[in-house]
Amino acid sequence: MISRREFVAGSVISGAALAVGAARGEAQPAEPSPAAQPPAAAPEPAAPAPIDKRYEPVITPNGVALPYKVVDGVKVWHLVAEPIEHEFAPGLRSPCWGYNGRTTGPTIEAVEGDRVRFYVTNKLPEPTSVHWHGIIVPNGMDGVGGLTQRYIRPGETFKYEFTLRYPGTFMYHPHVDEMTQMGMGLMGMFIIHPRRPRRRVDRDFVLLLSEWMIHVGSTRPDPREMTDFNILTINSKAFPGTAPLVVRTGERVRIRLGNLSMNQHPVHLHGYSFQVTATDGGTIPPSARWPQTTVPVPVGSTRDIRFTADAPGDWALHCHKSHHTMNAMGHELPNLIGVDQRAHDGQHDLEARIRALLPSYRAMGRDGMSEHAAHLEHLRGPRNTVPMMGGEGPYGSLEMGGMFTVLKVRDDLTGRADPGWYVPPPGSMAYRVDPGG
Ligand SMILES: [Cu+2]
Repeated sequence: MISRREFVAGSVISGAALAVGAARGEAQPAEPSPAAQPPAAAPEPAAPAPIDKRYEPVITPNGVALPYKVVDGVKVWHLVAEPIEHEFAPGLRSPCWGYNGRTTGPTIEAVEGDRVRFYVTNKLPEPTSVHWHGIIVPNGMDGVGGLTQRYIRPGETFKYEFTLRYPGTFMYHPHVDEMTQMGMGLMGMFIIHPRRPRRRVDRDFVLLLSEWMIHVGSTRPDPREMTDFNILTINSKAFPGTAPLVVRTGERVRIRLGNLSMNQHPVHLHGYSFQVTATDGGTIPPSARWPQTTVPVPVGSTRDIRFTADAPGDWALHCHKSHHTMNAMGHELPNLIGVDQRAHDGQHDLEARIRALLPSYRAMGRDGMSEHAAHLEHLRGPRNTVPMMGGEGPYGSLEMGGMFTVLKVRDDLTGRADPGWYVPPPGSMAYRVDPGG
């Protein structure tokens, strides 16, 4: 028996798969054919994607799932590595590299025990490969250019095929010129559901953390940067470009965090104590789990956290390195905290004297950085950039950027769209008082 919801979901998936193929005008990818191999295999017939009832699909905020089809019992995907245009947040667009038209690449989702096949087409200007990060694969499928396979040269398509032996949260990314290719946006998440889940969740989110250097006034990410990144992203979006995580009160929630950047990110969730239940190395036994409110997500790893969303509200979810919740921050300036550039004796008005030489000069920073968020209308930044901190909330600027998003938990959700701002019950919000009163 098939429910209407499942029928609709299946139709959408297969429709999307067909639409992608049609839009690109692509023939079925052929077997890559090194000289020693026979000619390319015959194209495989298109088949509608099956409805897999064994798992609740994950949600990739600001992202999409990669549609697949089943050919002779094998789940088949097609990844295309290619130059793309990407918007990090309103005001900041860049030429990047991505998979199937986007960064973060589409999320791949399968089930433990599945036989999977990937056709990978290289439309980049340089060779590439795909490494299936954390997934146990035969050595020749590991995707390390030069070590386990020939490079996928521009214009070529390679086939990867293996059986998914263990469930978990994994990632995929190139293993050729990684600094350039990951620095330009080539990465994605790969979720393997257990064949027999022990505890189901109601909402299962996927967040991939990454970092970029986009020099102020320029557009293209600079992949040569090693430590000093200025755009910090969740699924390649910087706040206020990040979509909220929408949950109904009482739902069981898992958030799967991946990190393909060059820094560790301590991800902090307000309002809840959660358990860290898995890494990309496997499930953590219940006896070894820690209750946490901040989970460090090390470079090149994943962490699953789980909790029951029993407290309604707008709960911040963000990296706790405070410079990772800023956008396009320059810091080659002297420390200006407490430096008063105004005149007090009518003679030594430093701000006015500098402005005589540099008419656009404006003294900032004496009292902190808040004015960057508060006076945006007066501060015209360079073209193609986002404010260092911002995001308008119901009570003013959030003064946040980068790796920041909001978990929105509501009693009365009708759909899964952004429900707007939380209205706390009367008497449950901090307010101004007269200390003398
Ligand atoms: Cu961080």
